[in-house]
Order: sequence, then structure tokens, then C-alpha cells
Amino acid sequence: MNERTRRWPPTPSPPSSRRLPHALFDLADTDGDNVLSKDELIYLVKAVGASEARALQVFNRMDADGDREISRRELIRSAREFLYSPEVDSPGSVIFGAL
Ligand SMILES: [Ca+2]
Ligand SMILES: [Ca+2]
Repeated sequence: MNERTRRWPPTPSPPSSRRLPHALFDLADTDGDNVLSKDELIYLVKAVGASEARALQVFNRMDADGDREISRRELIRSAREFLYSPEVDSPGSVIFGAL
């Protein structure tokens, strides 16, 4: 058995629905402190085509614990809400619905 055969099948990657929020979080976390500041989140939301006012609304709704920062968990929760909640106007829909 050669090297190539032994590594087959490759380890499956997580579904893209799991990777995407993490990738977006890492992209938006420009200072690398593992939280999204208001400015970082607003920049991300505007980058997908929303207005400043809408971005601010998304920030306020996404910040579930009210610490004025968006944790990775809060972003993932909003992605889940977008994917699994019947609410059409969830904060996650602004970001993930645009992708
Ligand atoms: Ca940050
Ligand atoms: Ca928060």
C-alpha cells in the first residue's frame, strides 16, 4: 500500500455551514482579539451591502449579552438562527443571507 492509498478516503471536512461563520469571524476580527468590536461588525455587515443604520441594528441585536462586543458564540448563534429559525428578519439573515 503506497502513501496515497493509505490516506484515502480523506478526513471529511465539516459542512460549509459550520465553517462559514468561523471564517467570517476570523476575517472580520481585524485586530485578532477574538471578539468583534462594534466597528469590526459594522464593517462586515456593510461589506455585504447593508446600510450603516441596518449594520448598527444588527450589532445591537446580535450582542445577546450586551457587553458591546460580538463573541464568536454570538455570531455562530446568529448564523444558526438564520439557518433554522422561521424569523425572516434575524440579524444573521443580513450577513448570511447575503452570501
Ligand atoms: Ca476584534
Ligand atoms: Ca456580546
